[in-house]
Amino acid sequence: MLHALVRKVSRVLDAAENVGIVADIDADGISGAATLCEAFRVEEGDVRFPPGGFYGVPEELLREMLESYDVVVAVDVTPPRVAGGRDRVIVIDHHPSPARYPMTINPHHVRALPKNTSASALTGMIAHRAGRLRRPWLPLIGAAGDGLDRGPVYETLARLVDPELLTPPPGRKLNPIQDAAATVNAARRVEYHKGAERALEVLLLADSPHEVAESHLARYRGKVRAERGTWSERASRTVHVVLGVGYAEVHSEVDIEGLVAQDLLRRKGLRCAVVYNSVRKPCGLLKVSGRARGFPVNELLTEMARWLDGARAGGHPGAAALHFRSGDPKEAFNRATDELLSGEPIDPESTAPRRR
Ligand SMILES: [Mn+2]
Repeated sequence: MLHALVRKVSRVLDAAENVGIVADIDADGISGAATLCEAFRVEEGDVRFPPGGFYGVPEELLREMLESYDVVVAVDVTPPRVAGGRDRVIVIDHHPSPARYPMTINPHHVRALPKNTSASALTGMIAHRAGRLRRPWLPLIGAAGDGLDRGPVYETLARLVDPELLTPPPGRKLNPIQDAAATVNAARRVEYHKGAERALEVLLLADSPHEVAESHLARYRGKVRAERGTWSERASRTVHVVLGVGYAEVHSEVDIEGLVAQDLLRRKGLRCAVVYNSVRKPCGLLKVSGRARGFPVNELLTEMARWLDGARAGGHPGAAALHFRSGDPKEAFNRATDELLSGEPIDPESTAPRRR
């Protein structure tokens, strides 16, 4: 089943006169797109990213791409269903989303694939099976960016790279591939799709992950680090906690809400943290990001979406996001936690204020 599907996708990509790629703007999407570009001779200019922090593929963008290309590949996103796309859209994703196209390679729909596989590792698998994975570290960047640098698909690709790339140098926390992933992700946090385009350009030319981390993209990391530090500090002082689930607000032009949520989990010992960024994204939407350990934050955000206008939630139990047009996210959080946590026995430990 998997084997046949991968062969079919390779055949369709080889046979197509022209191929367009639409990818998520994070390291997983970008490195997956770069891997396909290299393996199937797709030009940098034929890769599109959803604009301005929009998550998913706008229907108009997909329609437009289907007018210009024989085949469109979506990486790390599942596009909406459009007429005439059935046999011309390939989806390589790992989010729990409906299978809208027959050519969907997603662990949620293909049993042979473990759920902890990143979209970029899936593109690496396709390129490798076609015998055209020239830089095997490339798809590993996306896996590291999503924190999915494990599992059998990843391990198969990891055996192809120099082990030095998988080991942090003395005194460092990140290995060179994780370092490259953090650099790529910083670009899109600051400049959204423009940052993703710059990162793609770097990935298509780099000879090693070191070159990615040392590229001009490195300047974005300083900016992200500074914003993250400031807002994580403030958020940990203002966080509102209900039964071990925290809510905080930030106000930053930089897409740091997910990182601040991550910091809150650790700093406050929470099981779940959601962070609202009150600066509107360039695409016009507002965003809440959530991180959790042993708590389904995707369900919490789906519940919150019911109380907000123009809202759409998606993601995994450990990391999820909610985009919306208007409404009061704190009110939505209170209602959602009421709804989800009211049946739970109250654990006095988790509500007690932590003392230093
Ligand atoms: Mn991903």
